[in-house]
Amino acid sequence: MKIDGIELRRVAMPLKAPFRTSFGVATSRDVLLVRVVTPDAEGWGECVALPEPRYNAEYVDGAAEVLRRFLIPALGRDLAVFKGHRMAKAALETAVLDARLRASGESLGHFLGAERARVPSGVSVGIMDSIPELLDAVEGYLAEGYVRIKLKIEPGWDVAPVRAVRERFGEDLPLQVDANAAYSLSDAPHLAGLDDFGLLLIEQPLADDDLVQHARLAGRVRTPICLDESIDSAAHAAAAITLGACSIVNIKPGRVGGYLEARRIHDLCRAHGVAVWCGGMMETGIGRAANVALAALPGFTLPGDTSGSSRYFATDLTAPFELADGHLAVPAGPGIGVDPEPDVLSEVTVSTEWIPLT
Ligand code: SMG
Ligand code: MG
Repeated sequence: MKIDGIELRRVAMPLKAPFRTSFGVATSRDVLLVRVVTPDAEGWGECVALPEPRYNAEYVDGAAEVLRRFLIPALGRDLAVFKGHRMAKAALETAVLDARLRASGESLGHFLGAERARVPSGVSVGIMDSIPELLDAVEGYLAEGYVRIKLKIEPGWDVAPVRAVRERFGEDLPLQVDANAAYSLSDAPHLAGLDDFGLLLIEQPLADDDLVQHARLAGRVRTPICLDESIDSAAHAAAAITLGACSIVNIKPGRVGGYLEARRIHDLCRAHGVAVWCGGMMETGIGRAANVALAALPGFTLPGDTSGSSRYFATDLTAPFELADGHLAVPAGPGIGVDPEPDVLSEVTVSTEWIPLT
């Protein structure tokens, strides 16, 4: 496919409310968009790197730099010669794939092997200042129809909020927690205190490079362990499954280098009876559309962090994703199936950079 050039566009999206995790507080979403321009079609990719390297080693300025300096000039050759930088690679791969699919009229969902027209929506609820505040937030999300609640946890904010949510909303609420690597193996007895609450899973309790310790922890708690930050690739997923480090995998296409690697992890996990679900990185409608397509593959047997646009943004870049009966519809149009609204896009754009390729 001939590519005329690539635009790197930075947009600043204010969040409706601060989102607190064990590694920091986000108040706005600083997004890097990649737009691939070909004679036949344009394609979009959203880079999910955060402003600071706290979730993982990538950060948005670094992603822009590696794209302009190494990845974009090497397009058409093997990008695997450049180590890491999977979020940057994923954004570029998605934009190229989107342009190709738009040119041929095929949807990303169809291309990936989606088998459903809609996916169930879970929501990730940040760490709050108080339990009453948390209960209000959860109540609001349940009223909107979310089918699964994930609580962000950290030492000092774990058993008490989980107990409070269980007591208020009952045993039947699908509930899980995400520690973003905030604990160590010596916390195993404390984490076992979560076993009484019937959680679907505990996500990434230990450090990203602690596969062996996760396997040890799995022997000391009954709650299933799910890995997020630890799984960079299908090879990591295979290692984690072999070691018994997790029994569930959170698949984030950005974290693993794109939708093709995400599908490989899906296929691998499915073959081993390991459930997967689609994670989120506070994407705009551009990234959300592609995630929803992926989440419609048959091995995604748990609800994902595939929330509606209004979870984070008053105004999304695209037509908003809205819950209907607790689900989001999988876009059916060519490519990712959505386009940025020109007025919104220009309003939130901070900078653009054109990299010609001809
Ligand atoms: O998109 O709803 C979303 C965010 C879901 O909790 C979420 N993501 O570790 O899974 C995770 C976090 C990473 C980003 S937190 C700023
Ligand atoms: Mg996570």
